[in-house]
Amino acid sequence: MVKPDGVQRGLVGKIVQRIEEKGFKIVAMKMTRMPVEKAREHYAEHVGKKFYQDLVDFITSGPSVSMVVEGRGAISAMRKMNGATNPAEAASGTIRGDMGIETGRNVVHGSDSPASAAREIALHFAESEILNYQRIDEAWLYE
Ligand code: IDP
Ligand code: MG
Repeated sequence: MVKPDGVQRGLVGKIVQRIEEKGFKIVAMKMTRMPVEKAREHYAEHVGKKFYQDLVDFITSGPSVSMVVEGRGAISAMRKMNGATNPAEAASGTIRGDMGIETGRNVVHGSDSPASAAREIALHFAESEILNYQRIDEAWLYE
């Protein structure tokens, strides 16, 4: 997901480009302003933490872009491409390392496990919004 700071700062195209260049397939994508109830559910694991309310306020503050990204090892690779949670510690070459400064404005979200990916995809997309198609370069991406 490109968070509201990424949308406001005009970074959606660059982030989508990194995903496409990697070779991963975007099989669903939409811009929404996340309703508060959905944001609470999305970040349920952080209930009770001191940054929780700020996080919910921030993520619902404007449009964000949600995507379903498919490809071998996509979940862990996307986390690596996003970089460490705190952009100050994120490596150069990562989205957060290259595009962000502070933890509370770290530009992107990525699911952290197959279980979270399944939960988050179901939260943000209807099954009919997830497309099944082939990229013409697939034969050149996988051995
Ligand atoms: P992640 O996004 O790298 O998975 P999490 O620890 O799951 O990081 O935290 C979710 C989000 O909550 C972070 O991306 C960041 O936006 C926000 N967050 C986490 N820790 C802090 C903090 O200490 N201060 C402010 N915001 C935080
Ligand atoms: Mg997380």
